[in-house]
Amino acid sequence: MDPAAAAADLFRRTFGAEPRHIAIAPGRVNLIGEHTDYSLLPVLPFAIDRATAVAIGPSDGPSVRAVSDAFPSPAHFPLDAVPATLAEPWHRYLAAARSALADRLPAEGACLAIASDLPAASGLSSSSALTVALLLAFDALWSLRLSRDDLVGLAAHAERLAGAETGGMDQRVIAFARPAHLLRIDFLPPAMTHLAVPGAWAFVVASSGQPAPKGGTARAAYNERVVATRIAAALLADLLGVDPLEAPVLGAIAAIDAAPLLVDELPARISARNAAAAAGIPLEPLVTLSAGAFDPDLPLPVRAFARHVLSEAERVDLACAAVTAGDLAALGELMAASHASLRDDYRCSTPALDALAKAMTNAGAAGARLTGAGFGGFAIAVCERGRERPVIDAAVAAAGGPAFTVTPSAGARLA
Ligand code: NG1
Repeated sequence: MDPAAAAADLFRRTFGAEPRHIAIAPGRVNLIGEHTDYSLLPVLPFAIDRATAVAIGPSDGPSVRAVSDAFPSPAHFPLDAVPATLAEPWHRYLAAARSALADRLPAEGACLAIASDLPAASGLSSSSALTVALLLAFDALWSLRLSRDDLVGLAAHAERLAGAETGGMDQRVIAFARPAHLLRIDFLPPAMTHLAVPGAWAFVVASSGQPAPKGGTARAAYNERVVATRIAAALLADLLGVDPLEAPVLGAIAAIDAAPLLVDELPARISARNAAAAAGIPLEPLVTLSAGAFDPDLPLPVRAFARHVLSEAERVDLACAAVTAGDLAALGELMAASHASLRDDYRCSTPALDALAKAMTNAGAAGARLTGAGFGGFAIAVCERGRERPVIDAAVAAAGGPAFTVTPSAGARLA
C-alpha cells in the first residue's frame, strides 16, 4: 500500500472517521554537493519516489493525538507542549511542527495518522519529509495558505526546535522538487534551478548496513564540521584582506579567485578560540549553534575540511554541466571524486560506505558516493537505465541492503 493509502487506513482504524486531508512529502537524495549547504555553497539533490504521508482531521479537545505505522507509542499532548521535553523523537517533530505554527493556529486540536515507506536514519531525509508533511497537513486543516517559501522556513525552524542543526537543503528540495528533474539550490544569493535528467540514466541507493543517527557522536561530528568551516572562512577572509565576515561562511569568499589557493596556508588544526584571536573577531559567531554552544578549545582540522568544501562546490558546477550535456561518464567521475574527498579530507565516510561505493562502481555504475551527512547511512550510484540490477545486487552483496532504484519525483503535495 502506498503511504497516502496507508495513512488514510491507519486514520480510519484509529479515530473511526475519514481524514479531512492527506499531505505527502517525499524523501530526498543528494546527488552531489555534500556538506556544502551550511557553508551556503550549492547542492544538487532530488526528491525520490518514497514518501511520508500524514492524514489529518479535527479533534474534539485542545490536544494533539497521533499514531505512526513505524513507531509503537502513540502521541497525545497538549497544544503548548515543549518539543524538547517529549521523550520520543517523532513526538518531538510533531510538537515542533505544531509550535513552529503556534501564532497562526486556532486553539484547536488535531488527530493525525502517519505512514511512510522511507527508511529512517538513512540519509534520505525522513525527518524533513515528516516535518514538511506535518506542516502541509496543518496548513490544509486550518486553511493557513502557507506559500512554499513559508513551508521551507517553518520546516527548518521546526527541525531546530526538535533539536537538529539543519543546513536548509532538505526542506527546500522536498517543497520545490519536480518529477524527472534535479534541483540545484544556491544559497548566496538564493536561487533554484531545475535540471532535466537524461531519460537514459538511472539512480540506485543502497544502505551501508549502518544507521546514520542524528544524535550522539554523529551530531557532535556534524557540528565540528559546521564550526571548522566557519573558522576556515574567518581565517581565509583575514588572509584575503577582506572585512571580517559578520557570519563567517565559506560561501561568502568562495567566489574570490585566490580563495582556493590560500587553503594550503590555513593551519592544519586550530581551535575556535585561537582562530578568533588570530583573525581579530569575536568568538561567538564561530561557536554558536542552534542546539547550544561548542567547545571553543577543541582543535579542528580546518585545512582539510575547507579543501573538501571548496572543491565540492566546484564539483557541483561541473556536475550541472555534465547533466545538461548528458555526459554520464563525467558525472560518474565527479561522484567518485566527491566520495574520495569526503573520505580523505572530510573524514565522514566509513569502511562500509567505501566498500559499498566501490562494489556499485565495479558492477557497472558510472559513479557512486556516500549521500547525506555520512558516518553510516546510504550511498547513491548513477548508471545507464537497464543496468540497475547488477548494481543493486552488488550493493546487497557488499552491505546487506536494502538497495533500490529511486526516480526524481514531485515535491510535497496534498493527495
Ligand atoms: P542528512 O544526513 O541526509 O539528514 C545532513 C543535513 C543536510 C546536509 C547534509 C550533508 C540535516 C537535517 N541535514 O543531511 O542539511 O548538511 O547532512 O550534506 O541535518
